[in-house]
Amino acid sequence: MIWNETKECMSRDELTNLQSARLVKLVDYVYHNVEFYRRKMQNIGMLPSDIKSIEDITKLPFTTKDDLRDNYPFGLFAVPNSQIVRIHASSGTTGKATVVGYTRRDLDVWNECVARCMTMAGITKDDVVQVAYGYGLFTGGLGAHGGAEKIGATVVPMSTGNSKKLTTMMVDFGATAIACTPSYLLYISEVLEQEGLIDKIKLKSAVCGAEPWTEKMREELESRLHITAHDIYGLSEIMGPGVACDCAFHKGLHVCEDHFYPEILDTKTLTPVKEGELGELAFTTLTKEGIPLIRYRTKDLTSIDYSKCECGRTSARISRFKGRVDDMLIIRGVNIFPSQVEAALVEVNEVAPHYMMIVDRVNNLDTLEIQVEMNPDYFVDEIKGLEKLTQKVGHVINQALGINAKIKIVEPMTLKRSEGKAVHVIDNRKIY
Ligand code: DLL
Repeated sequence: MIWNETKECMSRDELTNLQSARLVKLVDYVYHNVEFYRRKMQNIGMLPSDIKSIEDITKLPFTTKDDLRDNYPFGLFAVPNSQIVRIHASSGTTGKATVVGYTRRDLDVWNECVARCMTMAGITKDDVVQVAYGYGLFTGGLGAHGGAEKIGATVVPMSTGNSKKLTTMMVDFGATAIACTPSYLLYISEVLEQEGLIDKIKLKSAVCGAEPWTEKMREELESRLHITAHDIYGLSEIMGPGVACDCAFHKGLHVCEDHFYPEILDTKTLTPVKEGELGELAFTTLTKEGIPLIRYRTKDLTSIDYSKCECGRTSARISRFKGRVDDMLIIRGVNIFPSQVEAALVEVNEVAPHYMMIVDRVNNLDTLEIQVEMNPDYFVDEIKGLEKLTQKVGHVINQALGINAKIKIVEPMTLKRSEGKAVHVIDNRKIY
């Protein structure tokens, strides 16, 4: 069956009614099938019948990553394992993995959501889609794969690990779309340039996500590869990729709101903020069977816009992510997100947007060094030229972050490339 692109959008009222009906059903479902939620509700003297519409959602308790870890591996599953047809897990950098299980219906919904996102990125059954997210416990590979197949596109399951093979096949198979992290796509564009293949590719669209990236980076990727690049968002606890994606107008990411109910919360009070204000995103899975989650705190920072998009879609849009609450660095008392560095570096033609931030503490004072790669197209032939460039980068960084950083310009292609989620920060302060 081929994904029906012309499916009509619901009005906001219809959507709200659907969300209300689904929430009422969900609360009853988790109360009777997940001991963790039954206890949580009992602890606050709440019964499923107290939830009558989506407006009542704020009465419900939050769920956090620690709750998943504490109930490792299957404690939050709402169905017996005989009904689970797939497991994914996210390892994170610390602690136990968070494990998620999908029923067959969950996989169908997931495929549908990714198909919607890819449709927003202009992908159709006539496209050849290279999936270059990692396959395995990470949701990126199999998630993008399922959505592209649902559309009826020809899927090339590349995974990560061999960029030269990927670029060769991109040309040989006439790939027209790619799904991978934005940092990996930047690397792929370098490999294509080095191999002299850039004029031989047929790529027209990219669906990039799994890590924060900036509008400037989108423009950079679009102009280097002559494509349109789209921002796809998701997280394994909720589903994987396909929770939201931006359309051709790039004015925020449309949330698959009929399946995932978004709330934006004040980071201190955890009460909902006003439309357009920045806060922490929380999701309630309205239709999941395997591991339904209520008010799951994503730690991702964004804002929401409920107005109708120019593309005609009525679903709410979340703004491009600034970063995660836990990605924010506090350096000499100033709040800094790595994405601010990326945005600043894209402005300087002489350097590439590959960077590493090294944070340290010397004599009780935080220090920040930013290593930045020279753009291979620029040639600085004397010490003075390098000094000038270092000053220029230092100035843009200072303007963007509001603090001084030590800038170290390094040779092209010397900073480690990533094929999955890029690592941009080494914070040595944590080891003290
Ligand atoms: O990264 C799922 C995914 C795969 C999304 C492929 C998009 C594409 P996790 O490994 O559980 O799942 O990591 C989820 O990654 O909470 C965000 O902090 C971050 N993230 C995901 N997509 C975006 C994005 C996958 N488009 C965590 N922009 C999330 C910014 C993103 N951050």
